[in-house]
Amino acid sequence: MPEYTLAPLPFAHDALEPHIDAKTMEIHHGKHHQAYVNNLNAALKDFPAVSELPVENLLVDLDVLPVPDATKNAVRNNGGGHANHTLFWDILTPGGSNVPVGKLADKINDTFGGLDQLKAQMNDAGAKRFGSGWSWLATDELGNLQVLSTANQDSPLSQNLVPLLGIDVWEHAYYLSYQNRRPDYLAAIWNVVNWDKVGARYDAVLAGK
Ligand code: MN3
Repeated sequence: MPEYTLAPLPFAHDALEPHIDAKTMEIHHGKHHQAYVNNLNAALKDFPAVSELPVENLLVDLDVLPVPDATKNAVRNNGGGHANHTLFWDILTPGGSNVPVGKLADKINDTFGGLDQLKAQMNDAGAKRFGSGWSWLATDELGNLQVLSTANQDSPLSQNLVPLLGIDVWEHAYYLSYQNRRPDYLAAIWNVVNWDKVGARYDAVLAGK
């Protein structure tokens, strides 16, 4: 069997309250993310060479993966789900880390006019995503930033972009606390974004890593 695994949350389930409640975190990480990992391992059980690759590589090369279409679709959904949620837990932190600094801050100002404008664009992208999906801040390999939204668990990696910050707008991410009020969830989540991590991800892309 392939051995994609679920990493522990880097903080307690209740650490993001009141912005994200403990029960939501418990189910989101322990049930939803675990299911993506389990389903990815099951989908690739007969493809050992493919399943040796990091999940991010599977998504970058999704179109040319040497697997049947049904398996490719399972990788798109469950590999995407695994990679997207791994990033999501990484860029959240109790209390947030204030604002972007360094090269990321400069590029956000140049591209969007400031942090508030970036947040507004990402909130708009998330609010307009019909059904389930994600709102993203992503970069190309040259460091050009863009906001985009993807459906379901589609990853920006499959569009030759590197995701820096992703906001999960599936109902499972917010429904227990916010019910149908997705915009309220989108407004609240900025309180727990770890800008240090987002900036480090950007610096790594600029360094060619
Ligand atoms: Mn989710």
